[in-house]
Amino acid sequence: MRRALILASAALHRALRSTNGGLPATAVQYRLLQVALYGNSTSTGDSSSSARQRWFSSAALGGSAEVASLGAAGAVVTLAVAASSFQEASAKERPPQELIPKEVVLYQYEACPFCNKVKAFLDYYDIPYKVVEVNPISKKEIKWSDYKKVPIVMVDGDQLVDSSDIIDKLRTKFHPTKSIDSGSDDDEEKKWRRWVDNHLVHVLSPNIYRNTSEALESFDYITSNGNFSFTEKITVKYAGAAAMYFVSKKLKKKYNITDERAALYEAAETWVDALNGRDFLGGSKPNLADLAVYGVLRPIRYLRSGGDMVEHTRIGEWYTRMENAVGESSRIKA
Ligand SMILES: N[C@@H](CCC(=O)N[C@@H](CS)C(=O)NCC(=O)O)C(=O)O
Repeated sequence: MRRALILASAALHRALRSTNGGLPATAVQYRLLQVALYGNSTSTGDSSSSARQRWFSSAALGGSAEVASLGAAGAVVTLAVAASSFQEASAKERPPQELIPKEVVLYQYEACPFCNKVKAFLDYYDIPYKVVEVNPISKKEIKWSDYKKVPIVMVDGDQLVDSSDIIDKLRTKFHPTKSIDSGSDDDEEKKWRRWVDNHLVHVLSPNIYRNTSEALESFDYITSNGNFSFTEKITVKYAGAAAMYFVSKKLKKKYNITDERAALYEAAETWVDALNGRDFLGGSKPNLADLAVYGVLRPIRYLRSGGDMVEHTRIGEWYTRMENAVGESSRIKA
């Protein structure tokens, strides 16, 4: 308990004190902030219906009236989505059985956008996978690896790292003949995958930590779904939210964002323009760029920023098509 308190207060203190632009300087602070979602320097979600349910129930239990009402509203949306999924069959593209590995294990933080990109891929290709939730403070679950970030994927004992690399390697393995609809071409897919890593993820943190109440909402989700001890949960929730509120201001500067919501809406509109009237960037089926955009947006979709994004831009229809196409999570329940 003492350690968690010391960690949290040190992080908070430093975040409040440091005024230079850039990211938090110390390992502890960095780690605490990385707890999380989108606060890392390289860039910054399982929205299977079951994950969404967990999210909503934790939000509903989260304490604040606003968060509780978000939970209730979310539950209604979940039911609506579940009903529409029922009517519209998912378009998963399961590879032939002989290409599916015996064991896929994903080491992740539940709310990490890069991990969620990988999960969107595994879910869409219907590859069963186990999840090991890494404690972002101790990282003891990945002590065995030289690579100190998540996601890490073990495929029949082979380690794969870096979300885009993992997806490339898995697709080659699972789907040697390209499974994407002919409506998209390779360059377009690559360009938009890069856009996700280099632009879209950077717009997310300033939005989800935009003000203290949104920062708390985000950390409620992070701590409810992540691997934390009881005391870490409490300290990380409040200290993390406070610290990220300040850090997100620095991230805004770093990425030249003046109005975070405007930047989020602009990114959503840019994506819809890229679709150019198609159901998906991949044409009639999602390609890897669709899965990447969907993956990083999943953890924020039912936060206030995600709700605003859907309300104020044209991205909602595509997002719902993606939910239907990706369908249920292929995660193996422990
Ligand atoms: N380029 C990597 C970035 C991965 C990344 O930065 N992951 C963050 C979590 S969102 C992380 O593990 N940061 C280090 C930490 O938590 O200490 C990828 O695409 O997988």
